[in-house]
Parts: sequence; C-alpha cells; structure tokens
Amino acid sequence: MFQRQALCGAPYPGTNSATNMASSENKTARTLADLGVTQPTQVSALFLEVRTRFESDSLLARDESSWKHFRDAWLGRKSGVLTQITDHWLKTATPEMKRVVGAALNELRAHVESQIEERRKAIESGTQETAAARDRFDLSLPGVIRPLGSHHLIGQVFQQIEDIFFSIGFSVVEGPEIETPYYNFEALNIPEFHPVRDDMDTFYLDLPKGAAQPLLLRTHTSPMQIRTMEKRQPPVRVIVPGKVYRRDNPDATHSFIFHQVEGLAVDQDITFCDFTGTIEYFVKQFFGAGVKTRFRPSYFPFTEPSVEFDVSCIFCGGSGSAAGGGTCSKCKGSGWIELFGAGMVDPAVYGFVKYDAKKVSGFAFGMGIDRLAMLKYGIDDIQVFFQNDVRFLRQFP
Ligand code: FA5
Repeated sequence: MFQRQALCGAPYPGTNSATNMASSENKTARTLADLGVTQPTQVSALFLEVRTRFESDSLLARDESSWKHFRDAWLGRKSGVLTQITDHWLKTATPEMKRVVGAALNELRAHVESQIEERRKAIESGTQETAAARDRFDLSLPGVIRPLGSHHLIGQVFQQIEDIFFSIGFSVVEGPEIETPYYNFEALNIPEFHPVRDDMDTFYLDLPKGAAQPLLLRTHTSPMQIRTMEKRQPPVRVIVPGKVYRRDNPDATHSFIFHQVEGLAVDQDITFCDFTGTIEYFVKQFFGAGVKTRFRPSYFPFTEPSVEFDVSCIFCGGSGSAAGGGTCSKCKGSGWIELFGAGMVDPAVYGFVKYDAKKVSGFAFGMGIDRLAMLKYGIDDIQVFFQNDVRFLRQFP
C-alpha cells in the first residue's frame, strides 16, 4: 500500500494487492536530479517503470467506483501521477533532458488516457451484461405450478341437479337459512304442537329478551315454497338448493347440517302424472336409465297425497343380495333405497299465500342431496362431506 502511494498518490478502494512497483520511494514526487537520472538513456527505463505500474493499477479498476479512483490517481490535476511527472521531472529537467522527458511524457499520457477510457467502456458494458443476465427470462424453465382447487362433491351434485331441472324449465331460487317458525312450520300447515314437529328437532337461536319472534335454523328448504309463492303468481317452477339443520345425532347417514334441493311446480291443471313423470325423468337423468323407481304412500302436512320416492338399490342392482353372498347392507335386502319425500301441494298451503286453491294445483319435493351423492358415488359415510379431508376431496376433481 505504501508503494502504491509512493508512485500513484492516494490509494483507492478495492486495491489491496501488493504492487509490483518495487521502489519504496515516491519517485514522481522527486526531481530527476534527486533520483540520479542525468542521462537521456536513463529516462526510458524510468518511464517503463511508471508504465508497468500503470498497467498493474489498471487491472484493479474493476467497477465504476474503483475506476474513478484509478482515473484520478493518474490524471488528477493536482496530484495525479502525470501532473507529478510534469512538475517534478519535466519542469525541473535540464534543457537537454527536457526534450526526451517531454516526448516520453506525451507518449505515456496518450497511453494512460486511452487505456483509462478503454477501461471505462469495459466496466460499463460489463455492468450492462450483468444487468441483462440478471433480467433475462429463461423461458425453458417450468412455470410456477399453482394448485387449483375444485368444487366440493356436494357443489358438483347441486350443479348436476340444477342442469337437469333447467333443461325442463325450472329456475333456481335461494332463501335464508335463519327462518321464522311461520315459514318453517305454520305456513306449511304445521301448526304449533303438531306431532310432525317432533321429527324435526330444531335449533332455535338465543335471542335477546323481548325479541319480536323466535328464530331458528331452517330444518328443510320447504319454507321457500311459501316465500316463492308469496312473491310470484302461477305458473311457478323453481328448485331451491341450500343448507338445512336438524338436531340429529351424527351417524353414517345423518348429520346435523346437510343439504336439500326443494322443488315446486304450481300452475293450472298440474296432475299427479306430471309429478311422477318429472320425478322419474330427473332420477333417470341423474342415476342413469337403468335405475327403477317406485312411489310409496307417506305423510307430510303440506302435501296431499304425499309419497316417498324410492330407487332400486344401485349397490346390489335391486336384487337385495350382496355381491359376496348375504343381504345387501345398503338397502338391507329390500332392493330399494328411499330417496326423498314429495307430493301434490296441499290446498291448505295455498290459503297461506293467497292462491286460489280451486284454480291451481301443483307438486313439491324435497331431496336430501348428501344421501343422493352417497348413492351415486358409492360413499358409505355422510360425515366425509364435512371433514374436508383432501384425500377424499381429490377423488372428485
Ligand atoms: C322434508 O324435509 C320435507 N321438507 C321434504 C318434502 C318437500 C316433502 C316437499 C314434500 C314436499 P324429510 O324430513 O324426509 O322431508 O327430509 C328429506 C330428505 O332429507 C330425506 O329423505 C333425507 O334424504 C334427508 N335428510 C333428512 N334428515 C337428514 C339428516 N339428518 N342428515 C342427512 N340427510 C337428511
């Protein structure tokens, strides 16, 4: 470091190697006479020494900042090496020596200036190359794979059901999951203390004292029959997908939250045949043409007559026998699986929505979607729909 200062003035950042200038003296700070250079023949050796130093310094100018120090060390007006040579070697030289020193200095200056400029260009293009390399896109690299989710199986089944009913002129409506007892029960012809309420153990909301009326989580999608008929005049053809809630104990076929699709068609002259034809069409579209169907008498306060609708067991093909022998566990050997409740709208219900029961007729049905999905996809536990285990969900992309 001392040696660098000796010849080139102040050291500059990034220069920590030993210099190859062997002299420990600051030769350019001394006159030729001091250095014992009296003969023209000695001048070229002296300049060669300076030039060697210049070349080695030039190698250390690797970036913009070290290049600036390099430039100032050699071309700086006050104390650059060339200024020092001018002041100490040229100006003090004898007339005889001046000519030789001047020529050597000119040659050195031309070399130093051109090399410093070359170095600047090299550094600049190197910087650009580095930046270009940094910014370059490698189009051959694989892209970032972002995993895409998919619709939950229940969502997919909702969509399949909607598509089938769309194709025969039904539209979709949705309604509130928090209901009043009026819509959930009374307007469906289920007055307070009617025994059928016992079948639907209900979640009531904890409301502040003095609340206008009790509120509950709807136990079925049927309240939307009333809400729809209140708003629309016949003809009405709607389906209502949604969540419903009951205080049922969880097991393989029961959950306290599950899904239903309600259906309602009301118009003039809708008959039981329209009803059975619509349901059978839906079931064959959903399960396939091979499935057999049947109606059984049932009871709902808001339909008359009421039916339960069964399909032939898709697990045993309706035989009632398991593949390995014995009875089919899914249909318990009957060959039939209950699908949903339905019926012709009870005329009493029209009274709640101010329809003229003498002029209109219609049918309604309410399907449990979770059980429908279980049947169609061979799933034997309803709880998997609510556990969000991706190993299950991934099977239905
Ligand atoms: C009803 O909910 C009526 N509202 C259906 C109806 C609508 C009848 C219109 C007539 C006219 P039910 O309580 O049977 O009926 O329930 C309908 C379906 O919901 C059942 O067939 C079953 O598939 C499903 N279901 C009932 N309880 C549960 C439960 N805890 N977990 C899963 N699915 C259930």
